[in-house]
Amino acid sequence: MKVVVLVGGVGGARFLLGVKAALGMPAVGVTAGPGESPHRITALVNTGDDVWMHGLRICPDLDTCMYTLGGGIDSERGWGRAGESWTVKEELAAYGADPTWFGLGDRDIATHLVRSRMLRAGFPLSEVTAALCDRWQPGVTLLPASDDRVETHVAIDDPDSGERRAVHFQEWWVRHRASLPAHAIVAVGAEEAKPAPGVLDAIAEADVVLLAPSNPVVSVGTVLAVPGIRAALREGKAPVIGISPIIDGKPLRGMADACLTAIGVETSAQAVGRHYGSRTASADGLLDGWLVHTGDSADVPGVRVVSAPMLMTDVDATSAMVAEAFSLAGVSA
Ligand code: GDP
Ligand code: FO1
Ligand code: CA
Repeated sequence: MKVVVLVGGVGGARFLLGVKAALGMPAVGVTAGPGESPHRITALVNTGDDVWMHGLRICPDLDTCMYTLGGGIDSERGWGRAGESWTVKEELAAYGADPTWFGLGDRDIATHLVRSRMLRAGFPLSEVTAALCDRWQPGVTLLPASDDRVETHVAIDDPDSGERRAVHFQEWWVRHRASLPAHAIVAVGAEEAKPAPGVLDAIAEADVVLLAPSNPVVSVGTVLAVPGIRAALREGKAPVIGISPIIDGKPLRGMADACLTAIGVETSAQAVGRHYGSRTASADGLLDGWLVHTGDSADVPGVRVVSAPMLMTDVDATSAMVAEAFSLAGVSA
């Protein structure tokens, strides 16, 4: 079976562990040789978080997926490498080299050095990602939604001067913990961006498409902002099933509620389902099915809604969520 999953970082990566397990693959790494799985998973990964810092190109969601599926993630933080040290970060701070609020670990910096060198040599992000994945063997094809630069910027009122200005998503999210009201969240460059090589083919060939329980605005939303992807999902043969990242009216972690508020969407499983919309009953909606947590209910016109346990407490729990999504899609591994 061919499965396509739209993801961001921490939530998306955890979900992908369950997709692999539901298809009988090892959650982390790959089984090479005769035991290799006949199934194929392609993740369309958000690149809106990506940022140049200290001369290095950092791709948080691609790296979180790569490290999580390859066995290198610090699962406590949810980002960056296990067994990390912070010597370079300390030295940068000693120079007062801004930004000092973004934590770059020594091991993580090696990833950014290899990526930045390849990007400067002219390799597109999709080829850089494939090269990095050669080492990590995530067992999933990680595709950036686009090789073109798409960056999420947030319009805030400057906490000191009070004047309206745009900051990179990372500054809003990490430095300010999304505590400053976001007057607008914009995927800068999205209009001019093209889907990365392989993205539209993966969608066309998919047996099922899953919207991971990722941030609907700055993760899945930014992937959908790349022209051509939404239309390909609507016109493709594969059923599109979404999993709600909102349980009992709040996000499990992170500040998706701040993002939803910024775009005028209520923080509820129903509102997010309606935000994604029905593929058959609306002009630009995506969903055929919508999974919400046991105890939540959602009425999404034109979309089959099923409630089941939606907590990714471990790989087995996540795998059960994926099995629910497959059965709602009418597919089986
Ligand atoms: P980020 O890019 O690192 O912020 O990660 P994602 O966007 O991929 O995922 C973040 C989202 O995952 C948050 O909005 C959470 O609500 C959601 N999330 C985290 N854990 C769970 C879980 O156990 N179940 C569900 N349904 N959603 C979760
Ligand atoms: N998130 C933080 O909250 N604090 C950090 O210092 C931080 C550093 C960092 C470095 C590399 C990387 O790939 C991700 C990093 N993140 C950090 C996570 C990053 O901000 C993510 O984009 C968000 O967590 C949302 O996806
Ligand atoms: Ca992210």
